[in-house]
Amino acid sequence: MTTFELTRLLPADHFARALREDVRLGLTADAKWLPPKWFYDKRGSELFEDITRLPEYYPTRAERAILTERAGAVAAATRARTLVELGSGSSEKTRLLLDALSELGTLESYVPVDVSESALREAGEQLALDYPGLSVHGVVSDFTAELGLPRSAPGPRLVIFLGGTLGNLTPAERARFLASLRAELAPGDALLLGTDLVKDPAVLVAAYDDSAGVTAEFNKNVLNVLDRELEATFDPEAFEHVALWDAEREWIEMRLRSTRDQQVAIPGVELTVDFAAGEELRTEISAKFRRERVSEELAAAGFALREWWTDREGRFGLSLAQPA
Ligand code: SAH
Ligand code: AVI
Repeated sequence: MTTFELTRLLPADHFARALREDVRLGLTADAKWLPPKWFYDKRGSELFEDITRLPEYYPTRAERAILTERAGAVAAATRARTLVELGSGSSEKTRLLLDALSELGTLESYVPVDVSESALREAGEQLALDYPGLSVHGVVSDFTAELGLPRSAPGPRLVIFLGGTLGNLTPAERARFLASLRAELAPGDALLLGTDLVKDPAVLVAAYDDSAGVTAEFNKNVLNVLDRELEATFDPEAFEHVALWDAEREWIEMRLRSTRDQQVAIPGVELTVDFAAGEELRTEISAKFRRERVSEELAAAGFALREWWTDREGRFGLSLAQPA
């Protein structure tokens, strides 16, 4: 039997309220910023998928290479009955784990959690067709607000957080996120975490400033979201895409730089925002890790690192951790 169901975990007005709050806070700050979760409307989710196929954007290929090699070991170590994925997007790489767990015969349900309802629906409906017998239960949620782990789902549960999305949270947000995830897990459950690794800055910057301009379009998409949701008057053409490497904090920062002095109306929050020529709005951080940082952050949240795998070129890390 094929089943796909979708649950919206947060109150109906949650996202509209949260967007307004973030815009009020971030666009009235001295150094303007917005959280990266607002990239991912339908268009943003499609643009991210385009990014994963760019020659410069190596993380998806590197993580897929690790999963291809290690999915069997993950399945054997966890014997998961429930697979929960945070920030699941297209769930493409997840198929490697679904295959390994199905082969082992333990898997009963897959719970993809994402802010992007369009991505969840598209991926979930196809997976339910491709994996007969698997219950696929999509959850629309914001994992920084409510994780979305199904409390009644049969254990052992394997929670996966792939793609390096942990790096899109600030260090304080990561600590909070990992601690709340740990609090939801029981002995025998596990976390599989993908983290992009520190490497040559030229390689990193190229991955976030591709020659075809897809990442620039993805970055500017957040302005389209504000125009649509808050009736704002951003002209994406009046901003340029910036990607830079912060060597001290070891993260990539994406920004939008105003090409001229301009005033933008945002009626949805009753704001008018001034941008000076050259002024930058930070739209994303993408932290890059070393093994020690990953194991320290996991330990601080109450996890023990059981396995650490990288691709052959050492570009990306995959950690298997369990409640300590
Ligand atoms: N895991 C996939 C997708 C990564 S893109 C991969 O490895 O390719 C990041 C995904 O996380 C997107 O699908 C986006 O919609 C989702 N996302 C970003 N912030 C989120 C949040 N705060 N809560 C839930 N999902 C989020
Ligand atoms: C989803 N996340 C891990 C991506 C990243 O690499 O930080 C988002 C992204 N931003 C620009 N390109 C891709």
